[in-house]
Amino acid sequence: MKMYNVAIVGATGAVGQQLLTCLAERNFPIGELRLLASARSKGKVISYCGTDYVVDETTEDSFAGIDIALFAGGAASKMYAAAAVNAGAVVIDNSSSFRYDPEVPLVVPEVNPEDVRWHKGIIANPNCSTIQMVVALKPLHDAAKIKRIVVSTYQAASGAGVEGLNELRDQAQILAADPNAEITPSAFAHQLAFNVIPHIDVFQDNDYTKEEMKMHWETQKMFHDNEIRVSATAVRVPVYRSHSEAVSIETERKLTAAEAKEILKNAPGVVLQDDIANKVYPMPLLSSDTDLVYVGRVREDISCDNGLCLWVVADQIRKGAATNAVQIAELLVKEELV
Ligand code: 3JN
Repeated sequence: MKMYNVAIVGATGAVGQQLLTCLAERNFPIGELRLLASARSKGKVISYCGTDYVVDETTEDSFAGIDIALFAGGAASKMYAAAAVNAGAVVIDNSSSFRYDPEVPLVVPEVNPEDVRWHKGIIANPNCSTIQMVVALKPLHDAAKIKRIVVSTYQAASGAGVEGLNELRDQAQILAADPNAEITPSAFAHQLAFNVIPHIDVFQDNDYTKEEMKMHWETQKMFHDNEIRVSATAVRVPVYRSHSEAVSIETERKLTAAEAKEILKNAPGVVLQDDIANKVYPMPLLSSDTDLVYVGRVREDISCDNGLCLWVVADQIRKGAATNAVQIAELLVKEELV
């Protein structure tokens, strides 16, 4: 069996750690494993499948002999992706640095696997909120052509990394002991515990945030459809893990709720969890630490003719980041593109 030399840039972060777990769980055929991070993490020891690896600092020279470089280190992508490509690696990048570059495919394997074929060295992983939404919507788009999407997200604290997760935990502990305690936020713009914050990433000229515009740009790119319009409101909620989304779609052809459920039941990567009589619907506590996208509360929209409403939940560190990246790597292997 052919083995692949794999580098992980940002190996010590939340997504980097999850990448290691996913690679091990899925038995990815790794020859050499190189763990890279910023100078701050140099020398840390991380265990992978029973072997200890020492984290090295990422430099331009880090990628000799590497076949696949998984980037999970935010700012490192712009700094080192070109060096990795020049060294002969295929880069799978989790940041937004290359997502909107027409020369770079943006891929969710359940949605547009064919786009990996035209990669020129870099493949971008979409934003976590986009990934779970398009996995749920692509089969409905194929069946009835979605014209418009209105989505509100309920994004977990760990979307902002380990720092966000710790900030929520600390605030909850402090406020449980003293509801009037003074809170100084750092990872988020405001106190997150016992609050919701309608602000993720930076505001744009049109008063949407960049997190919201990512869902518009990325859906258009992966659906190969510049007509489809997405209006998102991205909200941070005091949940540790798994993003939720209330999604309303308007389709060209009418889809009944029953038809939509039948389609979703058979859709790749989707679990239909929709049994309202028994209070069954997706929730972040149920989806956390799993790789699938859960859809429920499927109903016909009473506010427009060809409308459907759905509730979509997925673990944003797994399917929204690491699992999707590893699935792309698996596609590259399967299609002999690396
Ligand atoms: O906040 C979340 O829930 C998801 C965060 C994603 C994120 C955070 C910082 C930078 C991204 C992303 O993947 O879009 C980026 C980025 O723009 O690379």
